[in-house]
Amino acid sequence: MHGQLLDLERKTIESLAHAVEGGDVQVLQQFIKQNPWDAVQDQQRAMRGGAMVRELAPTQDAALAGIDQILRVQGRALDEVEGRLRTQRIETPSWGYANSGTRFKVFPQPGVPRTVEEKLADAALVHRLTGVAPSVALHIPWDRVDDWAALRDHAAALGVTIGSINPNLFQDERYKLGSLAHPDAAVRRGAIDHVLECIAIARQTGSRDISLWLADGTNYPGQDDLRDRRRRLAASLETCYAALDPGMRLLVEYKFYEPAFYATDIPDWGAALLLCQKLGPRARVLVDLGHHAQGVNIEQIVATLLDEGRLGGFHFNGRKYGDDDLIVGTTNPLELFLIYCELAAAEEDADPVVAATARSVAYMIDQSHNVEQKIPAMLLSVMNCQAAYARALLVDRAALRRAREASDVVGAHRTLLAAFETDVRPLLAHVRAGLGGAADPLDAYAAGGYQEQIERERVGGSQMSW
Ligand SMILES: [Mn+2]
Repeated sequence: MHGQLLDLERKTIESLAHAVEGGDVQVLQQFIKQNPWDAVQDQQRAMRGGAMVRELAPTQDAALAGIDQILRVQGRALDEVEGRLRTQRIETPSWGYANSGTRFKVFPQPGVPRTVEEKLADAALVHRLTGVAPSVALHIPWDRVDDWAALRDHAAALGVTIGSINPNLFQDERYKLGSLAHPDAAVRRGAIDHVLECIAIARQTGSRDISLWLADGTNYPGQDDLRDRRRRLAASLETCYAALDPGMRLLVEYKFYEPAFYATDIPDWGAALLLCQKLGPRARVLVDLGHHAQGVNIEQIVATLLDEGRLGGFHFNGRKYGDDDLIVGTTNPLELFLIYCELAAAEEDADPVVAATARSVAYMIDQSHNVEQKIPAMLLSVMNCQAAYARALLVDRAALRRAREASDVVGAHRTLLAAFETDVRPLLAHVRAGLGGAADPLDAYAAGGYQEQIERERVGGSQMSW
């Protein structure tokens, strides 16, 4: 079957079935339906690799041997690091495949999905090429469908699952002065009902996490009572939390400003943590990398939340100034590395609560691709997360401990940075290939023809946007 697909252009299903020993036309029809021709072909090309991989190929073995040697010196094995890289997970957001923009303009792009099913198809390709992005976050109502069980099955047929469910509490007219913290009880009730609807959806899609971001806040001093808002918000969240199934979690995201410019109701990790502590153990804090003031030490926030057993997840993205929602790890690769260092260390912590917290973190991307192509942007985001985790896994923690114990300030810093400076591309090419993905997902995407295919096929209808 593999060979047939590799060499044939477009043939009839009957002739293909006859060419395969024991070939069954119906089974094959089903297979073809679930695996578009071009996608199968691009995966074949992916396995062969593109320009960058060809360039790396002669040095690939030597580079891997180099990393193996670095680990041997530490008394560790390459297998351990590869094993952890294979279990890495990054969830991509449905909205990242759709048209989106700044406050000023949305630039539509050819080939952008018109349905949630087409978003899932794009996400499935990102997973096939990277090997570590098997779930897709949905946003309600942007992704609402009539039959959630059917969507769940459709995702499974594409090789992905439905991930976190994100309620929308900021785009309705009634939310002008807030949602769960609104002064009017009727508006609060409507917002609560929407979260309850999302919990019901999560039940049908098999999702674990309800991921909550509130735009609630005020623009002017005196506009509303700050403590009243806080109490109303806590009461609303208690109703939402009580409706969760036992296996579900409520992820509470914070953001220091925008769209509220005077006081945001959940402005920082401390406010989010206090709310979570009031709600119960399955309420966890979600850290969006773009939701902090300039210069804030996010890895320290991550360390604190891990230590308290309350880190629920991430919204990864890149930023230079504000909530820029750019490709993760582009302007801030060192920050991403330092965050992953905290997580990699916590996964092995002697405290079982800390270790379990680190292992249950939901790693999600929350981006808006405005001028760049959507799928390459998502691929690079996932690849940058893979690189950050790989580097974090190479840190010589024993040497780091020795340097700290010897009060060697510069030595400790250099030990940490040595991992950041290691070229992990050959290691990741090897890991991805082992997962059935592409050595270089971006090269494979460019060579695979998928972009041309969606631009050709996705005409008519209306493109999805937010
Ligand atoms: Mn976010």
